[in-house]
Amino acid sequence: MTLTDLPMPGTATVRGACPCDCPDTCALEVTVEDGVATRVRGDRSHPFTRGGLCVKMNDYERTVYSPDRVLYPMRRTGPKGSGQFERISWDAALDEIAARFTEIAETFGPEAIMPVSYLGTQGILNGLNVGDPFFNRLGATISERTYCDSGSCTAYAMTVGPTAGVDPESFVHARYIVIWANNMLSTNLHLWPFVAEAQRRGAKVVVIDPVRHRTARHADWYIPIRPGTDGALALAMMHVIIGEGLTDEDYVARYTVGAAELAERVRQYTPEWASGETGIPADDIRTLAREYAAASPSVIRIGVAIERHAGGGQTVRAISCLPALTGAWRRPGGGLLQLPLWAFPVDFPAFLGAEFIRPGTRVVNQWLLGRALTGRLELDPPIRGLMVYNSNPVVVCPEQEEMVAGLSREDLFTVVSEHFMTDTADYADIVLPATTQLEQRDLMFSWGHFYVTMNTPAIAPLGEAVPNTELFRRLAARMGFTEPVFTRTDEEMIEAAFDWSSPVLEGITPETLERDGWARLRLPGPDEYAPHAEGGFPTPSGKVEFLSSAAAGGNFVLPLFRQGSTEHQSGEPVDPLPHYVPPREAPGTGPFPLTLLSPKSHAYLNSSFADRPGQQRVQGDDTVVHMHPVDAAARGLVDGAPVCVVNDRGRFAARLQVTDDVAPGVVVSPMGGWRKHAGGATVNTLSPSVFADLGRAPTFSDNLVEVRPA
Ligand SMILES: Nc1nc2c(c(=O)[nH]1)N[C@H]1C(S)=C(S)[C@@H](COP(=O)(O)OP(=O)(O)OC[C@H]3O[C@@H](n4cnc5c(=O)[nH]c(N)nc54)[C@H](O)[C@@H]3O)O[C@H]1N2
Ligand SMILES: Nc1nc2c(c(=O)[nH]1)N[C@H]1C(S)=C(S)[C@@H](COP(=O)(O)OP(=O)(O)OC[C@H]3O[C@@H](n4cnc5c(=O)[nH]c(N)nc54)[C@H](O)[C@@H]3O)O[C@H]1N2
Ligand SMILES: [Mo]
Repeated sequence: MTLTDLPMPGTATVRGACPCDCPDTCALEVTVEDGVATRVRGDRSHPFTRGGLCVKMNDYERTVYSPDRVLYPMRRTGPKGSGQFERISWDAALDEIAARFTEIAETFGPEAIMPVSYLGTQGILNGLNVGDPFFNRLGATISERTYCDSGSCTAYAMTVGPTAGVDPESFVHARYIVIWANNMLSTNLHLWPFVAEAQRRGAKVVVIDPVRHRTARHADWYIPIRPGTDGALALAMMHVIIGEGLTDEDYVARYTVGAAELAERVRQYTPEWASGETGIPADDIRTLAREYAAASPSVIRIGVAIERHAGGGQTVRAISCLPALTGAWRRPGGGLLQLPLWAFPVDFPAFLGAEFIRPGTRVVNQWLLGRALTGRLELDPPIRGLMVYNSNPVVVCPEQEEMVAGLSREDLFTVVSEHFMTDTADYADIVLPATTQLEQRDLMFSWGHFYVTMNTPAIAPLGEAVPNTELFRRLAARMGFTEPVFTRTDEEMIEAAFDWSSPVLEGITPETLERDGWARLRLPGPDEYAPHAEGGFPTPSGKVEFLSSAAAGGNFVLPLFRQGSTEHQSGEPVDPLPHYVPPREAPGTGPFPLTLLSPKSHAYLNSSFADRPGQQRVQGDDTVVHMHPVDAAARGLVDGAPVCVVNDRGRFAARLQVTDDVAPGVVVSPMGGWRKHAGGATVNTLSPSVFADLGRAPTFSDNLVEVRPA
């Protein structure tokens, strides 16, 4: 990017794209006056996001120009965690990083260095894979990233293949909408108007969730469920649908594999049995199954949270079978919405640098980072160098106390690239300034709609901030890496980002996107799009695989979620039929009888924005835990009481909110708040670093705790 690309004097409107890790990827319009961004608003002409921005983004210019921004490279001057730093030059920072990484690699081997990153921005250029070629070339430990949807995607791909699924805009045609483990009005806001429109046209909206959240309050039927038992519900629905002959026999015969085996399998999963698991009356399970099967088309929206317990993968396997059994896929607005990201022809291999990976390079899952840093996870060589970008692991990873202990190690050299001094940045040796979306160029896919969006830089970088792409160009140059991938410009990366010759991009070029801001993929419109009306599933058989051939090949992690690899990484074989995996530990008994959920905060984006005063005012600036009146009474706790939430991994302080919006036996404390604001530990202190059954998904909903007076 050069300054001459930028609108300078006068007033201009620049088209952008929200960078947030959210399904909605809103199209932005940035007003720039004399080089200063004065207003950020949504593009009203965008058919999906329609001009409305959420509470996180509707004053984004304040975040960009916040006096708290990190604008210059800094070196630590005080003890780790103290947040004491001095400004240094980019040259000094790059010299020090190159010298320390080289020394670590020569002394202990390059695997002693580990990158840590996730989705601070989800731009194709600056997001998930931006550092992968650099670290693969260096020979660093491969950092496996399975925070989000990896178990769900694995299960979905095993069953229906990596299909975009239902067009979210065609939800208006649905007659029956099941919102399953998704607080849409907080986390997928722009899908809601399509649901509401369907509801106005007579559709029934069902919400299945242990929490009666703001979305559930708009449902026609709210079904509370015990966390981690959704698999039992889905299997029992199949028991009813198959047992009562409510299947679309023609669809099943033509477009599915393993129907007879599935029927045999689900015979055992009666509504009475599922009622015992889920806490839902058996008659309600029957009613749900019958209504779902009778309505046409019916659609299921699953949230990411559905995967976060021991049996999360099998839950998604079971749910993915439902629309094929009833033939819901036949019509626009029928089927399943999981992750429409698969519709975009992203050329991931062009961004992974997988060609640099030396055979046998070790893989460490970021979910185990705390343990990897303290040595509880034995690693040879131990991690000596860490580079964090696009992530705030202190807040978003489990076993937070372990993480902090690990990051405090004096023999660990840590680099953090950030917008703000997060709880993680406080432990850095070197902090580097990163640009925000208004200061950088990027190209965005979406995991919530079918539009490509171009983000054109609106203003010059503030201070000495650089885009992640530029950061890794600079680091590569310092390390002497000269392969072409390390000198590509942002414009060349945009050329490489998609297979521009793909039919879904016909007539769409970087130039048209820069002009228009966004474009719908060249797919049939939402009134016609029924991708699986006649099968055509991207599975090995081309059909919905009730009996999954991929499962036999092993429990895999899709390449997208792994750093640097274009291969599925396979593990142990998996039962090819969907089955029930109960929560790891049974709540209700033992020293920790309550299940703790830590869903997203309405006003924060994971831990981003949790330091912004405007967003704090909306969210409320103290840590809360919600509890049912019965559980509160049993503990002699009253609304507003200061409490301590504990388990054998640690404790955090919170204010109690007594509410019958949560089911008995469940407590809820939203994630995202920072330690430095909470004055100590936050909710992930209590989360386990145990994986779910598929795709190495995290299990923070499978988390038993007790709540005590402070
Ligand atoms: N405002 C806001 N929006 C966001 C984000 C944010 O941090 N803030 N984060 C973005 C990201 S990265 C993601 S992954 C998405 C996630 O968005 P969602 O998919 O909505 O995920 P969560 O908010 O974690 O949880 C949604 C609901 O799942 C419920 N739940 C938890 N466990 C279970 C269970 O076992 N069964 C059932 N049926 N329900 C359960 C919770 O009670 C919660 O109400 O949101 C994105 N959008
Ligand atoms: N208990 C619990 N834990 C969870 C979850 C949960 O629901 N409950 N959700 C999980 C999920 S689904 C997800 S996706 C993860 C999210 O985990 P992360 O992706 O780590 O999300 P954030 O906390 O938003 O941290 C992103 C950081 O990147 C920085 N950043 C933003 N843009 C840029 C940039 O362009 N360059 C650089 N260098 N930095 C940038 C931001 O300032 C921010 O500090 O958390 C997971 N952790
Ligand atoms: Mo996520």
